[in-house]
Amino acid sequence: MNAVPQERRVVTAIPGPKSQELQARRLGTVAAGVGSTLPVFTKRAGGGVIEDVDGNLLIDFGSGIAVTSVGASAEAVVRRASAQLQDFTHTCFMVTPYEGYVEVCEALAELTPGDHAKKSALFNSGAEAVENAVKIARSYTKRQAVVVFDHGYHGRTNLTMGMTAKNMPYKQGFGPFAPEVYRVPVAYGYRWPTGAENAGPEAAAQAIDTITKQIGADNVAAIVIEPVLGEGGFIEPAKGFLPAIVKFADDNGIVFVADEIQAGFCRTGQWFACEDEGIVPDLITTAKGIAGGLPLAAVTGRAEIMDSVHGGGLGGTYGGNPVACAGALGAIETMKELDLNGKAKRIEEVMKGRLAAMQEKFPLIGDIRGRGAMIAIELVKDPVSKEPAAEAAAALAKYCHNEGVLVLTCGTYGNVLRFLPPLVIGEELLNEGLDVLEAGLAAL
Ligand code: PLZ
Repeated sequence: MNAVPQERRVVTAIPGPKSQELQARRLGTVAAGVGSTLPVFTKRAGGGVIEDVDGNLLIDFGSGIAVTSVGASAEAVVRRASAQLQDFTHTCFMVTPYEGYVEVCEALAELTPGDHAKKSALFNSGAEAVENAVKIARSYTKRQAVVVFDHGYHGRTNLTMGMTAKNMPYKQGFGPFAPEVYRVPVAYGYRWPTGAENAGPEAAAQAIDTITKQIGADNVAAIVIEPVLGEGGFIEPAKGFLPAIVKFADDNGIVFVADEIQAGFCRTGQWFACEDEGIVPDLITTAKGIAGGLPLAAVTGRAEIMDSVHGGGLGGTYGGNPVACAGALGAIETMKELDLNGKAKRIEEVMKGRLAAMQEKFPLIGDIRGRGAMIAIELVKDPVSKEPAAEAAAALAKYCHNEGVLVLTCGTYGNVLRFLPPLVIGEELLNEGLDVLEAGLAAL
C-alpha cells in the first residue's frame, strides 16, 4: 500500500517544473481537445491527497470527478484487483463468464432502491450505461422518445451528447445528434422565476405539459434524470419534482431512469441519491464511485424490463472486466466497513456549516447546495440579480489550486464551484481545504 502523507504541502510553483516539462511533452502528443483542470502530473494518490511529480501534496476536493470515493488507492480495491490481475485479466464475459461479474450484479440488486426482482448488465463508462438504459427502455416499451432535462449531463457519445444540455464544450461542432431526444424544464430552485418554494410543482407541471403536448406520453420510452444534477451545477431538483415525474412515468408506462453515475454509491450520504424522496427507479445507471477508480458501469433495474432484450442484444468486449469487478467488490466492501454514508453526512455538516459562515461575509456566494460530499457554491455578481460570476469562479479555483487545494467548477453558466472530496478524507484536511477557500474569497 502506498502511504501518501495526509497533509497539504506546496513546495514549488503550481504546476512545478517537472509537471511543466511533462505538460510540454503532452502538448506535443495528446490531442488538444482533451483538457485538464490542473496540469499537475500525478505521482501517487490516496485518502484525501494527491501527490504530484514535484513533491507537492494537494488536498483533493475532486475525487477524479466523483470517482475515488473510497480514496485513489483503497486497500480493499488494490488487494482484490491485484489478486484478480494475477489470475486473469480478461476472458470476455460474453465468451467465458466469471464469478466477479455475477457478484457485482448481486451487490447492485441488494444496494439499489426497491425490493423487486432486479437484474444488471455491466459496461465500461457512464455514457455507455446511459446508452444501454435507453436501448433497454426502447426494447421494453417498443417506443422511441427519450425525455431529458435542462442542465442535464449524460455523456459524450453521440446519443448521450444529444441528451446533455450544455453546448460548450460538449456538443459544439459534433452534430448531428441522435433523434427522438426531448428536453423539458427541471426544478432549479435558486433560479426559478417564482421562487424556490414553487419550483417543484411548477416545473413538474411544465415538464409534463411539454411531454403531453409536444411528444405524446405514449411515444415516450424513457425519462432520464440525475437525482442531483452534477455537471449542470449540483442542482437538487426542488422537493416534489421527482415524485411528480415518477408518478407521471408510472401512469403512462414510461421507464423512469435515474442516472446516479455521479450521485450514487454513498456520495450524497445514501447509497443512491433518489432514496431521499423514496424514489424507486425502474432503471438506474451507475459508474464512477462503483469501482474505486477502475472503469466499470452498470444498468440495474426491474427484471422484466432488463430481460425484455433478446439474447445477445447487450454487451461489449470489456463490459464488466474482471479486474474492474474485483475493484468494485473492494470499493463496496470499503463503503460498508467504513460507513461511508455516515462519513458523507459528516462532510456535509462540516462543509455546510463553514460555507454558511462564509456566505455571511461574502455576498459572492449566492447559493450553497448539495448533499453529503457533493456540495457546491454558486457564485453571483449580485445576490439580487443573481448574475452568474463565472470569472470569479475561475479565479477562486485558480487561487485554491495555487495553494494546493484541487477544486472543480461546473454549472451551465460556469459559475459553480463544486466540492467532491473522497469520503475517506480526514476532517482536519477537510477544514484546511475550506480555510484555503475562505482565504481565496477574501483575496478576490
Ligand atoms: N452521467 C450524471 O456525471 C460523467 C464528465 C466529465 P462517463 N460526468 C463527468 C467530462 O467532462 O467528460 C457522467 C455523469 C452523469 C453520465 C456521465 C458520463 O460518464 O464515465 O464520463 O462516460
